[in-house]
Amino acid sequence: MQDNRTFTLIKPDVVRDGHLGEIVQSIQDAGFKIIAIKLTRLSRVEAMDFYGIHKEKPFFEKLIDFMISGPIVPMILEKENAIEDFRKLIGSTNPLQAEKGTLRHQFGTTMTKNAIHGSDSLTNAHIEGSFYFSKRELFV
Ligand code: 3AN
Repeated sequence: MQDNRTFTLIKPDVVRDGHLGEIVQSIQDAGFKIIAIKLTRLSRVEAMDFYGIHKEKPFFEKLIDFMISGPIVPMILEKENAIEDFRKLIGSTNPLQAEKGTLRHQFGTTMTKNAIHGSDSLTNAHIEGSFYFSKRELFV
């Protein structure tokens, strides 16, 4: 993953509630270029693999049930300072603590149903991006 890229995942609550277009527009308005995008759905095994780092956490089961409850939209985005700027755009993990104007404040409801994910490091952006996309699905 180049250092001007990040990975994001729009979660099932957003897609179900019909807010996908609004979120994609906000991301583009904030200056991010979409390099890869798809509508997909995780199996339980895939979700447990993707969130493997959280498998000992008390919220793991709930997180998995939610993440497989409907289609999701993973994306790879490009912008200078992408990781940090995107984390600012989405706001705190808990939507109730997320700053006004952030995507989680606007579209998230709980810690689990927090609308959207953004990678917290370049290493994780690479791991997460590679989970969903092959090289030929990236458009620069
Ligand atoms: P973030 O996505 O803000 O980096 P992580 O990586 O710590 O947060 O957690 C991954 C996902 O696990 C979060 N997006 C959220 O949906 C869920 N999660 C994290 N902490 C909690 C919690 N205390 N209770 C319920 N779900 C949680």
